[in-house]
Amino acid sequence: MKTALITGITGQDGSYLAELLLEKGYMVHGIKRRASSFNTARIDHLYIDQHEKHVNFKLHYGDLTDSTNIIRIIQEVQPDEIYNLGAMSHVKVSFDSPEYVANVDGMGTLRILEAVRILGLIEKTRIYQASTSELYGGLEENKNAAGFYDENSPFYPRSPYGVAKIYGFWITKNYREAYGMYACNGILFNHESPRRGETFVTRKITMATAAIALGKQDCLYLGNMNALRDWGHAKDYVEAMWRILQQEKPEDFVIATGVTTSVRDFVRYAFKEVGIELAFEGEGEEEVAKIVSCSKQEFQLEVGKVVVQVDPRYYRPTEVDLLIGDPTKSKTQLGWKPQYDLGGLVSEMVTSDVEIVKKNFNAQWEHIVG
Ligand code: NDP
Ligand code: GDR
Repeated sequence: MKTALITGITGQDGSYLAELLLEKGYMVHGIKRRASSFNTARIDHLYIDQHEKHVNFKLHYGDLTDSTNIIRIIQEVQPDEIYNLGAMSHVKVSFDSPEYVANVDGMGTLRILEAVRILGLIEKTRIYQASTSELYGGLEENKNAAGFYDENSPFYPRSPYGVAKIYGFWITKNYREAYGMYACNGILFNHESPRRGETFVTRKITMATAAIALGKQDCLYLGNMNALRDWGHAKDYVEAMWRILQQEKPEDFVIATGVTTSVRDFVRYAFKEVGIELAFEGEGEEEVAKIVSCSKQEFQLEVGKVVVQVDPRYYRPTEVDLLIGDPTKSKTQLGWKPQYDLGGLVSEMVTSDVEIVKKNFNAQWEHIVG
């Protein structure tokens, strides 16, 4: 039985990866942060009473800012594979707490690598580092000849998050080259799911779509609707993470769909899922979306009603305008085949949020800031 340790197990990706590894017969350990209230909603279904004999899923309290605790957990677990997914992962928030982000997202990676080295586990433990398309920064001139970002495209991060992650990328690569560690970067483009945090744009949109359709919310406020992102499904992307650690030689891989879509079109597709056609009018801060028609009787919505507006508070000091990744290497070398397209992703997210809003609408959701 292989043993895996996942940092960030309580997050979107951590929860899907834990499911995948358990299905594959792994013993799965995860690091969770101590919080004053429960923070394990995404993995509660995986919990097994720790008093039972055959427990193959175990959580440890810990934090990526605490080396002693990282070393102790790795020593205790003796993992075959470590997936370092823990991070302060919100790009906009990283402008508000840049030092913390450098510590967790940058130094946290070093702490994992050093722990493996200090404990003499270089031969045993393979490490996956959650790198990101934010490293590219969306610079037009850095795309490859075909118009994509690939494993050889230069980096130009545009946020404290991107800058912290670039340290994580390079220190992972350096430990691979310096000490012969099996340590790899997955350069993942945006990936979403019904478990996506509520302050990321896709989930903010699908929750608001559900709440507006059900008459529980008036309007969705967004920032830059011109931004273009290459959106995939988190379930497909955790499969790629696992494949990256099963190769003969450690290498870095881009994981992406190769298709890019604007935030505005994501809004359009989400509302379409509940039978609502939108028309966008105006530009910049004046842009709004109005209801043109509503084909579903259950949603009593007034034609002409403004349901989306721009709030400049969601603009970023420096923005990544466009991301589109080239998954050729991961498809050919890893044999990675995503199961979802954007339509399937949007449909799953909206359907899930309609159910959530019907059951248990929380008035706070109307004021999601992020
Ligand atoms: P989430 O924000 O959903 O999850 C982040 C996880 O990190 C949570 O479990 C969180 O714990 C944990 N965490 C935060 N701070 C610390 C800390 N100081 N010590 C230990 N753990 C901490 O992110 P995703 O699941 O979406 O992403 C997983 C990783 O992949 C992240 O590193 C992210 O930066 C990266 N990434 C994500 C992409 C995406 O599109 N989703 C694309 C490319 C890279 P808690 O639940 O307590 O907050
Ligand atoms: P991103 O994801 O910054 O790409 O980082 P996010 O969903 O936050 O933003 C995507 C784009 O949408 C624009 N946008 C808004 N974003 C948010 N959050 N809220 C809004 O109201 C809003 N309006 C427009 C943003 O400006 C941006 O252009 C995600 C994270 O998961 C990172 O951890 C990961 O590394 C990258 O994806 C790849």
